[in-house]
Amino acid sequence: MQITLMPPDPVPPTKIWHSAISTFPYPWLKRMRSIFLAASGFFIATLSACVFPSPLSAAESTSQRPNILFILVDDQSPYDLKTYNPKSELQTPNLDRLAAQGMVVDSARHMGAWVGAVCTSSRHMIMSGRTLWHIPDRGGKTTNNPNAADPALVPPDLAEHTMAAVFNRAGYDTMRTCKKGNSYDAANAQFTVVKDSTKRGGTDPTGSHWHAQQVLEYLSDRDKTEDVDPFLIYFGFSHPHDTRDGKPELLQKYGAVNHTDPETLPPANDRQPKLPTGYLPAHPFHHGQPGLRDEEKVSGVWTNRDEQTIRNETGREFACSENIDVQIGRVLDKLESMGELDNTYVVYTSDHGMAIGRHGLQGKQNLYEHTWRVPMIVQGPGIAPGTRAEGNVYLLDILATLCDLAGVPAPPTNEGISFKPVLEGKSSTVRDTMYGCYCGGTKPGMRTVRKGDWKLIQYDVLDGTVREQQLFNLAQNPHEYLPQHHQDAVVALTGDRPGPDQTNLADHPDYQSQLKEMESLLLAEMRRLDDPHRLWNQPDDGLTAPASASNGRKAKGKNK
Ligand SMILES: [Ca+2]
Ligand SMILES: [Ca+2]
Repeated sequence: MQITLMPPDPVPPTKIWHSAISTFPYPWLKRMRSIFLAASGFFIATLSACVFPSPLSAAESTSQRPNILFILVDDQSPYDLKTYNPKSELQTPNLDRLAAQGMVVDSARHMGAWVGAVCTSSRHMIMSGRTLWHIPDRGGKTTNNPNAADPALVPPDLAEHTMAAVFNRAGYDTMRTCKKGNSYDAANAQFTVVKDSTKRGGTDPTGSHWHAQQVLEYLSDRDKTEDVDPFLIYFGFSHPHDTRDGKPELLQKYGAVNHTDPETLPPANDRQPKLPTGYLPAHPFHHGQPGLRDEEKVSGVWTNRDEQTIRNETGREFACSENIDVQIGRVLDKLESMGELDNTYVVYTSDHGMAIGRHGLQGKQNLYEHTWRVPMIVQGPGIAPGTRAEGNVYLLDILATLCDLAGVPAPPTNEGISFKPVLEGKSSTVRDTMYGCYCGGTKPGMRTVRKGDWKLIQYDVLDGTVREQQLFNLAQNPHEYLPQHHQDAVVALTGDRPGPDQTNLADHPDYQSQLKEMESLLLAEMRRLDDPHRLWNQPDDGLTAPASASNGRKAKGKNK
């Protein structure tokens, strides 16, 4: 015979005391109230734990639900950070500490973009937990993602299942600060407190300091009102996205200037960071998007790829990134002083990586590791300090992961996989195969697939005039060196002479079976993910090439 205990009163006893005492207007009574509540809460929780072993612990665990500080920077390659690239000259003591106290995920990637503003699709995936071809475009446009008009693939009510909406319903307080533009507006509007503004200046009020200030003020307000609800803070920055106007003292540290004259080169300076690993003076073939803003119009770089320009721009990127690190430090200190840090998951990542001279490219519209990968550092309860994992996670897994960490059900629209088991050291990856797409220029664009050590990138752009394959063994050739990296003139600039096998292996007779295998994997991923395009060496699967307003050829001047 089974004996069922009646569940306890649904109104926790502490709540009754809370409403009775909160009517007292005097500050000292408020303070007494907190002490009393804490003491009575403990007493009641302890008592109930004895009488009703499991059901009552819900009230107790509610007060201990973890906070979330989600930090998102705009345009940063993982290779800028020492934790991913020990040769990097960028100093980020706060991120180093975060990495030392938490886990660094090595294979974290964004799934791609169907528009030059890679931020837009990346941020839609982050907020919704959905894959690239299952998300809406900004402002209801359906030309960039042709699937956006199909309610079976892109749910019309998706915004109600995005990050802040989900956590609001779970009883979290939600707040965000970030840049405006190239984002998921309907999802951003779900946060209870929104402090958005694009801040890319070189002073505190016009730069990253402003974003931190919004978070600090929000935390102070919570302190004042003794708000005990758990919080989800989306702490976004507008930098190091260009224009990379650093603070004067940090520019000086990295030997850089805010260069504005397209007719001259910025001055050389020994303090500037060295040329990045994988630097080329030019990409070996056209990237497929004539007039692309990031490759041609970024102030300070334009179409220049010479050493002075790239080292100066890297110095500017580092000045902006170090300032971000300083601002993160201020917020972490505040959380510590409030006693909240130990119960907060801190997630640090970027919406995508960045080239700045690597492979002769400047922007984010490519699928090399420096740009397809993102930094991913997570600290919080249950994550062992100083750990690393492969992960194989996408940014679109973040929503499922945060839900899992907070004990909140993921929304029904979620397609991401929680990587909590990775963070807890229970598994090293959440999937084997990773797919990436860049399709914001001429169609069908670029695709990549990675499994184990092998990675294939295919380019089918400019009306079929550029059709290229690159096959890399990333264990042997992690920087994806091409034949051009072996040229003496390039080696003289970088000081890096690649080994004989460190090259594109697509045409190498010994690796044709790997090439075929990766081609099959890519096609399978494109089918699985409802990619509406096919490349020259793939069956058309009965698909007609999606119509596109400009086929990506229109020169775009704006791309925030
Ligand atoms: Ca971005
Ligand atoms: Ca609250």
